[in-house]
Amino acid sequence: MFHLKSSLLATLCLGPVITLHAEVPANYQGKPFTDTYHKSGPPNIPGIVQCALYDLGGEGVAYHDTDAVNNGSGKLNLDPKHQREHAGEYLWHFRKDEGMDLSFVKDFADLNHTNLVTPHINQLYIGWTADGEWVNYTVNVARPGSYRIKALYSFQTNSVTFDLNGQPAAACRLPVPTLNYHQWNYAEIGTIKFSEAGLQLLTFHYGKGNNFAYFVFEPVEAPVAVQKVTVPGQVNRPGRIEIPTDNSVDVLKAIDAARSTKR
Ligand SMILES: [Ca+2]
Repeated sequence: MFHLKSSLLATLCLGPVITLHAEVPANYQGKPFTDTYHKSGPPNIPGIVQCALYDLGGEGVAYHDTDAVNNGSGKLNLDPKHQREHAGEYLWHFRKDEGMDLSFVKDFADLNHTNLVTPHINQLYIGWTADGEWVNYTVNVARPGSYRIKALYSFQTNSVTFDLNGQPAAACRLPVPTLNYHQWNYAEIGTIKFSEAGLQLLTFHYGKGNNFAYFVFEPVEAPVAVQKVTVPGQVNRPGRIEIPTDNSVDVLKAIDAARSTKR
């Protein structure tokens, strides 16, 4: 029995594959967004990147915007008509002193008509877009690989691109037009490859003609990593036993399976 346990421990310790880790470029001065209500750090990939939660650092560092006014949070939403009760002051004036242009999904502007895909009320988004603008997101890549990019966006069928750590990484296309800036759609827009795990800098380049709410990064292929355990010695079913990544079979069940006379 002691021999069995020792062998198992040795096998498990050797199991994990070492993955290379990328890093945010050393000269990047931006930082992941955080405030009173957002304490979870940079978004994970796979996962969702919320457009309004771009990095801290300001104009020329975390983003480039054509004017210093936040045309939503710091201008339009000063109008009492736009201070919707369903949102509240935090969302009305979200990051109001930054040049990026932000607002939120409103009952009377975005949800009083049919959308191709209906956004959630109060969803924050980048608006007042202009050619040549870009914005940075520090992201945490949990699993390297190729990912589909899906976007919640509105209006025109424009091209957009993403850089990864300062290098071009994805050319995307908003596939279906909507009627205007306040009619929304959710669709796949392209793919991107993250070769390494860890914190990395994702730069979104966009132009005039859309609002952008969030991006979803979904693995193109399901993970193939399967742990295997070798159970040596006096067993009824010698050989390798796979441990599925969903943990539906744990190590103890694998040992029982090796001992079992059933097949
Ligand atoms: Ca602006």
